[in-house]
Amino acid sequence: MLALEKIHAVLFDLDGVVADTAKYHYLAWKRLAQELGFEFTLQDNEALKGVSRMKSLEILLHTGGLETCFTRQEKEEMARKKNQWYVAYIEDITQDDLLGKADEYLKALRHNGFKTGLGSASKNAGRILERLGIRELFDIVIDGTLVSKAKPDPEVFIRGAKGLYLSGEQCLVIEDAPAGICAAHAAGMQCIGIGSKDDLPEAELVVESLEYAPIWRKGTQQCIN
Ligand code: B16
Ligand code: MG
Repeated sequence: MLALEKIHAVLFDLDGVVADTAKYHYLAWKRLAQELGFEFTLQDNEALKGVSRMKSLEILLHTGGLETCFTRQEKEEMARKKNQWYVAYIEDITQDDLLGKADEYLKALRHNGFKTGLGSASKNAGRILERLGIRELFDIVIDGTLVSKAKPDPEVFIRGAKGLYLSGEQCLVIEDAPAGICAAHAAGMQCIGIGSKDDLPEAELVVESLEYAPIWRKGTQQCIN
């Protein structure tokens, strides 16, 4: 159950909440796995959601039984290659890649007096927001270039709240990954999960997409959508 009265700001995860970029991460990781000689399935990919680039690579190598086969330098080269492919894929993203009418939801929250922030692990978040044409709908953007500790560490959300001069309990997070929900809770924030209750049992509320996320009168529990 969400306690909405104290909320002044909503902090959004990017990949899987605002933008459908997960499929491009998957294509790039799958391509790397193919080069390394193993299959990487969509189901394997679930474990990478919300996880940093280098941690994702470790998980991928573990999936292929190759976790002890490469030096640090070789791993950095693999991550660089994957990112190059990913950046090429997202070159072409448009507003069609927005999830759940995210732009409308952001506008509705702002119209009702809430601040909005982005809290993403991605170092490509700025580029993606520009492509989607929604950068100006966020009061603050904290991404992978600004944090040193990846989710489930709460750093990204704590920095978002601080940047808005708010406490943890005044912020609500919207996330699609268990690591992100953990990060939100560790920051003292409530969390709406995007996905299914089975996959995200820790979230205070789970909805299928932002289209079903609540908009409420500030300072109350009263939903207006
Ligand atoms: P990059 P989020 C995360 O974004 C993705 O979910 C995750 O799959 C990715 O590895 C991570 O960003 C880093 O992204 O390689 O672009 O720096 O869900 O926190 O918005
Ligand atoms: Mg995500």
